[in-house]
Parts: sequence; C-alpha cells; structure tokens
Amino acid sequence: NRRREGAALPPTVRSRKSQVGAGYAHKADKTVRHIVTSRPVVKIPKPDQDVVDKPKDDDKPVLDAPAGDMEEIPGEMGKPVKLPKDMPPEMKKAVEDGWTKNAFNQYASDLMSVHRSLPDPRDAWCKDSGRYLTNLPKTDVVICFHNEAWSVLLRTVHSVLDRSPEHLIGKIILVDDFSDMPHLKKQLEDYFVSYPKVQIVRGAKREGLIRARLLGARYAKSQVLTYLDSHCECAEGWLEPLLDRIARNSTTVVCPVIDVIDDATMEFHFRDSSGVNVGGFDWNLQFSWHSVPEHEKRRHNNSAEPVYSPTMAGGLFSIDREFFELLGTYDSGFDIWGGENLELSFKTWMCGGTLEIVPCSHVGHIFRKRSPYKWRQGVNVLKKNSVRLAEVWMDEYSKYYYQRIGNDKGNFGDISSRVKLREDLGCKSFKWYLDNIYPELFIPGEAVAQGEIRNLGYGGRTCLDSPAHKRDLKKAVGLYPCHRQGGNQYWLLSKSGEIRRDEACLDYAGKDVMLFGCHGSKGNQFWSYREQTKQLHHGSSDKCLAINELKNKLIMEECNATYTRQQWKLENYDSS
Ligand code: LR7
Ligand code: MN
Repeated sequence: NRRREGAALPPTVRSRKSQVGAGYAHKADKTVRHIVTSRPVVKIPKPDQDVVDKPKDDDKPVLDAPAGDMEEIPGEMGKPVKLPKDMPPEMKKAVEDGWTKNAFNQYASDLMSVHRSLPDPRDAWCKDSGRYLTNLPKTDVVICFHNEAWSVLLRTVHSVLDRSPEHLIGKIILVDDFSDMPHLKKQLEDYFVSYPKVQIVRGAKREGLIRARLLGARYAKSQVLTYLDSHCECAEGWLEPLLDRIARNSTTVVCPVIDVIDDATMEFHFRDSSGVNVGGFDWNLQFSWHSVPEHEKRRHNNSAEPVYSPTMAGGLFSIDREFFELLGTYDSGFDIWGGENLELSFKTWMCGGTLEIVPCSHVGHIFRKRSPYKWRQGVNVLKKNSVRLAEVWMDEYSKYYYQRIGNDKGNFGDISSRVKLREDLGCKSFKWYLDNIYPELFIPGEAVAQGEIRNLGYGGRTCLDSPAHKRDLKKAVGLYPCHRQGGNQYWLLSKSGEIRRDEACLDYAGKDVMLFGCHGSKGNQFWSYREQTKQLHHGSSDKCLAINELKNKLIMEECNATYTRQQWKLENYDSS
C-alpha cells in the first residue's frame, strides 16, 4: 500500500511528541556547517544554500521540550516503544503497513526521536585515559540504502553525527541504490541541505548492496572508510576505538560489537563485553556467530580488548581505504546481497591483514526476519555470489560447499580477474586460513561419510532430511524421498561417531531422534556404522536406527540384521 508514502510522515505520527522525533535539525549539527565542495554526478544542494529548509511543523527541537516531558518521548535511552493493546483500526493499519514495507515496526520508529538517547555501553576499560592514540585518522562513512524507512535512515545518520568527534568524520556518503519510495528523493535532499558533511549519491539502476558500496567508496577521500547499514544506531564512543586500531596498523580491519535493535519495539539491547561473539561460517557459506574461543581468550587480559574474528557479519566495519583497494575492494560480480562479507574476511586474513571485533565500539542494527525488498528474478543471487567466492578463495575446500548445493554451480560468470588478483597479492592458502584462523571449524573431509543417508527398506528411496539451523534444533529428524541435491539431505558421519550438519547432531534420548547442538561427548550423539550389516547402531541405547512402514518417521528398535528397514547406505563412506 503506497497511499501514504507521499506524505512526510504518516498522519498518525503527527502528534506533538513525534514531530519532535521525526525531522528537525539538531542544534549541535550547526557547528559542522562548512566544507561544501562540488562533486560530479551527485545531486546535492548548491554551496550557497545555507538555509535550513525544515519541513513545516517539525522545527521544535527535543531540547526545547519542557523539563519533565523528556522521558515521555518513546524510545529514549534505548527503551522499547510500547503501542497500546487495542489500537484504533487506522493505527493498526498503519502499523501493519510499516511491517509490510520494512519487515520491522516502522510505526514504532516514527514515534521516536531521530536523535534518541542511548545508555553508554562501554566498559570502564574503554574509557581509561590514554587508551586511544590522540592523532586518529578521519573516516568517511558510507551508508547504502534501498527503500529504507525515513525515520530509521535519519536516525542512522544522526547517530553518526551526534556521537562522533566532529573532526574524525570526513563525509557521510548516502548511496541510494535505486529506491522508489518518494521520501528518499527530494525530501531527503532538502532535509540534508544544512548538513555539509552529508552527501547523497544515486545509482542509475539497482546495483545491489555490494556495487552500491563500491559506488560510495568512489566518493570517499578520508584515510579510513566506514560502512554501516541504513538501519543502525551508533552508541557513545563507537568510533575512536575502531580508528585507533587502524591508526596502529593499517592492515587491521575492525568491526564494532553489533547490538540488537528489536524489530518490533526498537529496544536497544546492549551486549556487554563478556558476551562478545566472533564471526564464523558453515559449509553452506552462511555466516554464524560464536563465543570467543579459548585460544583467543588466552591472548587477552581484559574482555574489552579487541578480539580476532575469522569473519565479519558484513555491514558494519572500518577499513583503511588504501588497504581496501590493495585487497581489490569487493568482487563487483556479486549481486544484491550476500557473500561479500566472507570474501572480504577471507582475503583480509589470507592476504596479510587481520580482522577484529572491538568490544569498546557499539553499533545497534535492526535485525529482521525477512528481506523486505525485491531480489532478482530467475537467478539464485546468493548461490552465484557464493560460488564466485568458493572458486576464487577456497581452493580444494570449495568442494564441501558444492556438495551442499548438489554439485550444481550454475552460471557464475567470469572470475579470471579475481583469480589474478589473488595471485598478484600472493595470498596464503585457504588451508592456512582454516588451520590458523578458524581451527574450530569442522572439516567435512575429515568425516567417514559425506552426503545422503539412504534407507534401504521399503523400496530404498528414503533419505534423512532436515534443516539444521539453530532454530531447527530440538525437532524430530525427518524423512523424504532422496533428491541428490545436498541441502537438507547432506550429512556427515564424523570420526568420533556423530551424524551431523554444521553444528547440529543427531541425538537420541529415548523419544524422537532429534537434532541437538553437537556436544562432542558421545553419549546420546554416538552412532556407529556397522559396515557388514549396514546398521546404524546407537551407543547409549544399544538400539538401531530404522524407518516406519509409511516412510515418514524414524524409529529406534532392537537391532536385527535381517530387517532391511535397519539398513542404511552412507554416501562417500570410507572407513580407512
Ligand atoms: O539491493 C540492495 N541494495 C542495498 O543498498 C539490498 C540492500 N541494500 C542495503 C540495505 O538497505 C542495507 O542498508 O544494504 C544494506 C544491507 O542490507 P540488509 O540490511 O537487508 O542486510 P542484512 O542486515 O540482512 O545482512 C547482512 O549481510 C549482508 C550480506 O550481503 C550485508 O553484509 C549486510 O550489511 C549485513 N548486515 C550486517 O552485517 C549487520 C548485522 C547483521 C548480522 C549478522
Ligand atoms: Mn541490515
């Protein structure tokens, strides 16, 4: 429903308090009104146009609000926005529309100030005097968006301006990746007229976030480049600890701790440094979070110190601009969304840099459960990106990803220039990366069997079939006709007797055969394959895995080698 998009704000949020939130220029920002250069391609206001052209009834700054009224503004101090239980129909509809367009509660965001306050998230350690170099480099901040909500985008930009030392920000480059929402056109340009640091760059067609980031980088001039998603909030002191690491070593790539901004209430959930996670990935080339491994903990005296991370989530990081260019920035053959975070992570480590998460630096991000915008039709964009990634960077380990996609690489385009880049840079092998940077990762090649697990009873066409993400744990393992495409039918039998995919293991505790997080201590997750009789024997129960006659349920029963329903064929089985 586009009915409302022409208006500056939905009529429902034009109450006095929300005018405060959604669109006035902040007093403090007036101090940053200088340096306006003319820039090609970019539609920005003329340098002489120094007049604040605020939307009509929006110019009552929050700071002028009568004392005592402050805490009534929703969302302040990162608190959740509470909507009434029984909403009038019009409001209910506005809330639903906001969800449909954005996959988060835009209505709640519109009620908050675009300058909302947040608690200071930092450990005392971060605030010790002399913690950071005094002469830090400047950064440009690139924020790409495709159809972002007005209040959310503005809050992202203001959180940078409001919570960064003025002299450390060069420009904020907003890259519009061919949005069609009207508020992102002239209204956005008008809004930022009085903010000389803010530059709006527009792509001529939909590029996807990777090429949009590359477009933004072309306008950057500062030593450091910082990327943010368009639905973030930078917390107090977020920038200095990032720049400090780069100032000390320009090959260090740094990420803030990414705090969760609740998609429904906009509540800002801080993660303290004891809960810091690092990035990893699985063999489906999906990014995943992990607690800091022991070998990394041992390198530190304080949990607020920067930690090595095998990968980055992708959207929020700072990098020395020259180093980024040396690494060949991103593969511009990557489309729309996905994989670019692993590409940059792998080559950072393999080509002489380090990747860190900096617990003193906090930036919130609205995590959503679905992607609200259009991807490409007829192409599996994520797969294409991932195959390019695997071909260029993963050497002989790429086969484990291909097994997961049924060995169908599809058309992934020309990668010769990326292969050459890697050669020219003389980067280390993927094996080096796995051995030294991500030793925790389970390597499928070390398994005794890899691929489908096929039951030989009742026609012999039934396979173990289940998704195995974190959210699928504690659910019964399913069965489905074998399809030979990897995916939910790809399993490993590890040397230590686990039947697993990524971090999920087949587990039997007397009821259903379920998936559980692998614990590595055998017990309910201990299976042995009896080559002669083809049975899968379960250690702690002494039973055998079988299927029912309807071929829709796994059962555990007394072992009997004459029952074909207890017989299994494991793909690529090799016990040697
Ligand atoms: O076609 C597009 N053009 C764009 O400009 C699609 C998206 N975008 C913009 C979009 O408006 C947003 O600002 O690109 C940014 C990222 O898109 P999201 O917010 O839909 O992505 P995400 O947050 O779900 O996904 C994460 O993984 C992506 C993989 O390509 C990117 O690296 C995102 O930046 C990344 N986000 C984060 O790292 C934040 C933490 C999430 C986690 C884990
Ligand atoms: Mn995002």
